Amino acid sequence: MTLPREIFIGDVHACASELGRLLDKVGLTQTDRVYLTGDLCNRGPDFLGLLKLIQEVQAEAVMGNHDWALVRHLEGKKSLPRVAENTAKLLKKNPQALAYLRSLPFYRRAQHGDIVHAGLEPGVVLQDQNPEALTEIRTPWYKNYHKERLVFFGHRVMKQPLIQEWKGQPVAVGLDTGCVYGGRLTALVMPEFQFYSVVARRSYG
Ligand SMILES: [Mn+2]
Repeated sequence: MTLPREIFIGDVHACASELGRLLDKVGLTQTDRVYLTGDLCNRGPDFLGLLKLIQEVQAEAVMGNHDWALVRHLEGKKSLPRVAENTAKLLKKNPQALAYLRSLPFYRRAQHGDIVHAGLEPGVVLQDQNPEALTEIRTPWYKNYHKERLVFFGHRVMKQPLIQEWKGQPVAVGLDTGCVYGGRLTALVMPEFQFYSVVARRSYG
């Protein structure tokens, strides 16, 4: 029996049509599982369309710093960054969308590895990582990530997907190729270890 494919996709930032095109390009099937590295909202054009698509394909996302900032703001815990104003308005009118964002976990475990938004604090096991590190870490943490378990992450915008190796094997893969800034939306399909990407229709940043 073969395992279902797992498709890991970088930060979407409300670029629903790009995600649709990317899923077409990978030839999404019923048995595939789709994972998103978070930062579902802000800057991009179609957050509600994105949520609809996520539901349709049963994609499993983790909490990004943008998502979490909105959740905390709407709980009265944090001031609202300017970039989040439009999403905040949408969420106030769409309690289901807010409930969905609030439900996002800070990490997920797939067959082929773990998914986080930003990264891991070195030397701390996944279940003990704090949410700030998981959603916001900016250091090149992956250079000191010495475990066999693969980690898929976003948050750090790069021209090409980042593949960090340890002992000659990939151990961390950065998937945010700046779609919302007019770059690309990137998917890694496992177990093939094959990248796919689509070019953004334009820069929304
Ligand atoms: Mn981020």
